[in-house]
Amino acid sequence: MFRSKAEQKVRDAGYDPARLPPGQYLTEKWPVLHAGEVPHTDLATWTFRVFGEVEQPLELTWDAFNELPRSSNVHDIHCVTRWSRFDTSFEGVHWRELAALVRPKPSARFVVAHAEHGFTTNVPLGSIEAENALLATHADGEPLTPDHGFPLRLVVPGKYFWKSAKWLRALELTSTDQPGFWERYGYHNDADPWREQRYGF
Ligand SMILES: Nc1nc2c(c(=O)[nH]1)N[C@H]1C(S)=C(S)[C@@H](COP(=O)(O)O)O[C@H]1N2
Ligand SMILES: [Mo]
Repeated sequence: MFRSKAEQKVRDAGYDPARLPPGQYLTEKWPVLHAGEVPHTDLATWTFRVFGEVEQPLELTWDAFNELPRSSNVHDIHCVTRWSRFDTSFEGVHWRELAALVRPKPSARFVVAHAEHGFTTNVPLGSIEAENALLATHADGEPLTPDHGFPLRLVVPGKYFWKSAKWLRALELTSTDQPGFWERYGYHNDADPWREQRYGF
């Protein structure tokens, strides 16, 4: 049976090739990808906000954020530029801990993730409610490096990795879907790697 080079590489690395979405290749490094500069973050003045369609908007300092209960999970990450990295472990805070504080209104159906320098990305609320979503402070057992989103990044399961905003500063709950930074440049709104939803609607 014909096997693509990409699939063979996954097999050689000891993984099930069924884990590789179409058009992707496995990398064992962790590439760094983003638009613009890596922000400099001062934890003393950093805040994280939840606002929009919620009963009780919230703003937390870094210390307060770190008092929330913690969770961890493991992800295969898939960049739209075609690299995939398996078994990346993340640790941080699950959305449910924030939802208990802000109480989303019934009208809340979508989320706009707001990051440093005005980067945004949009997902359905269900994507961050998912059991294996996370607001991550750590990856592979260490605090996030500046390149990978220090001090906080979103990790959205089941979507190309551009939906996982680095340098996350706020989550805005919305009643209608608002395209984010890459989505306005023509990236696919839904971004499912298994359906190769890279560009266009
Ligand atoms: N704030 C911000 N987050 C971002 C991006 C960005 O440009 N700005 N790029 C996205 C893209 S396209 C990818 S593939 C991942 C890359 O994450 P990594 O650099 O940790 O691999 O971050 C995503 N999150
Ligand atoms: Mo990406």
